[in-house]
Amino acid sequence: ASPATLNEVVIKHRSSLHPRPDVTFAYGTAGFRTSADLLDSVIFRVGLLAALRSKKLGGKVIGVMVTASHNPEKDNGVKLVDPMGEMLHSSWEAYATQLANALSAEALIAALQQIILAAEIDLTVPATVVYGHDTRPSCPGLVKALEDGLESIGVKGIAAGLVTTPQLHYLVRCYNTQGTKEAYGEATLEGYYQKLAAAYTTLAKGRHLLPALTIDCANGVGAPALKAFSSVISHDILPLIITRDDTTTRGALNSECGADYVKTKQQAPPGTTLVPYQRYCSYDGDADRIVYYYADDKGVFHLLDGDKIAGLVAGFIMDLVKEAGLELEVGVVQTAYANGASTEYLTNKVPTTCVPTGVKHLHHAAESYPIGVYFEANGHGTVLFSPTALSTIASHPTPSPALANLQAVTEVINQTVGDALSDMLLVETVLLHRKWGPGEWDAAYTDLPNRLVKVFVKDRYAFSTEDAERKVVTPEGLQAGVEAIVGKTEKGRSFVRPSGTEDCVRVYAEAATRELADGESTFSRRRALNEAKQAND
Ligand code: G16
Repeated sequence: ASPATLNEVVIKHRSSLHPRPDVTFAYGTAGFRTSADLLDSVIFRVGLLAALRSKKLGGKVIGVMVTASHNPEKDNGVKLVDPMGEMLHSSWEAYATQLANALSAEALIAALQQIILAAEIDLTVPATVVYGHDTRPSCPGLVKALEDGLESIGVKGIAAGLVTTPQLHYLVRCYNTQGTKEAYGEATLEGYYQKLAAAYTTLAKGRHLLPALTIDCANGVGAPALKAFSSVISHDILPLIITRDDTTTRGALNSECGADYVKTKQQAPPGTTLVPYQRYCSYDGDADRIVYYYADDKGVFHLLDGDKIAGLVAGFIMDLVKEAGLELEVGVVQTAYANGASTEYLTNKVPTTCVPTGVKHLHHAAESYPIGVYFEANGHGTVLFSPTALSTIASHPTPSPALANLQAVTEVINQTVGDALSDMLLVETVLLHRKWGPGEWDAAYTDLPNRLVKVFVKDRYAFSTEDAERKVVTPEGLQAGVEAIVGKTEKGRSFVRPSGTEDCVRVYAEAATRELADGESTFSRRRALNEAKQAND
């Protein structure tokens, strides 16, 4: 067992090697995220927190991922992963913020003692933390800070090395379920690739092959992961063209490529020649998001984003459930960013829920359905099968091809978090089974023209929202301004919210036509800037 008290001398000394800059940190949409040169102390302290979290949960393995995902290369960040591979429980986010903002080594010790007391943590419980990182040049130094944090609290971590965020989530769940009846897989990257490859091979076997899929890896960690995966799956089953795989050129990560670029700009990465009706997709910097796209025969670009993926996947799973003779409800979770046309399409078919931005919110809401499909419009999402749904599928007495496929679908999906690689296999599965190209997939409904813009304000924390971020509460008067223009716009909808990962405010607008959507977003943007100026003055 570990000692019953903290080694304060060691923690104070080590913490002095990781001095805190004069910045206030907040645990945002996906953990701490900011300019990499500000993060050393935060990550050291996250090491301490991860150890406490593991002790609190009886020694379960906790995950720490060093990544800033879609952010520019100069940024970095850190997120914690709970035992089943889900995001850190929100009740602990305040502890994370408290530790990150403790002003001195003494204050840090006091904060640790407060947390130990408040959360009733038994320090004698041994802790285990598995950690990984993306391809950012700042990662090695920050990982060192994390290791220092772990060591100073007497925890030897397990280094997973260079991994995608969803791989780290997968590893955490595997460690915590091995040897139980919920065993999720082998806790190695090899185990991850083999699990997905086996499930996809079952699903693709005997189907007419689709033309090769072109993947933009955002010059991030998705590239080596995808290459490793394609070496364990037959090219005959999954022909892939891997692009934007340059993880060594400084500044290349997420630059004019990747899922966030394609989604926000509504265009392919510059230099991509889209062959009409061929399939293209883009991952983000840590490979937890994916969007698809294609060009029609007139060369017009069409985006198949998270909303389109949710519709495709929910429809397919519902059909399999029905064909297999099962009764399991499928529900879909979205955010305010979901295109109005997708929400209308889905609500006519399945129960839907709208929650605030952030996988942690969507994941939680999806758990309330027997089969919960969740996707953010930006391409971040997955499908959750409840334990009851899984055992219903596993123990159904009547074998059928639909049942076998449903079983394989539960295996091809990374149920811990959104996973670009696994989601890609899921989309490819549906297209193979439906014998669809991107055009047929896209035909389900037509997106309302929309615009998403970033507004840089002095203090994004002056903005607060309610109603799943669909209404802005402060600065006062802004919501009324937005409503005035939306009310005059055909199929108009617009909202303003502070980002939890970047230092900006996001403005979304959609309307019946491109001109109206652009006008509406310009108006909301100007209004947000004005109100922010007054709030900050
Ligand atoms: C993260 C979150 C997503 C969220 C996105 C943008 O994605 O995991 O849930 O949609 O940030 O969040 P915000 O609008 O608050 O900046 P990623 O892929 O960057 O980790």
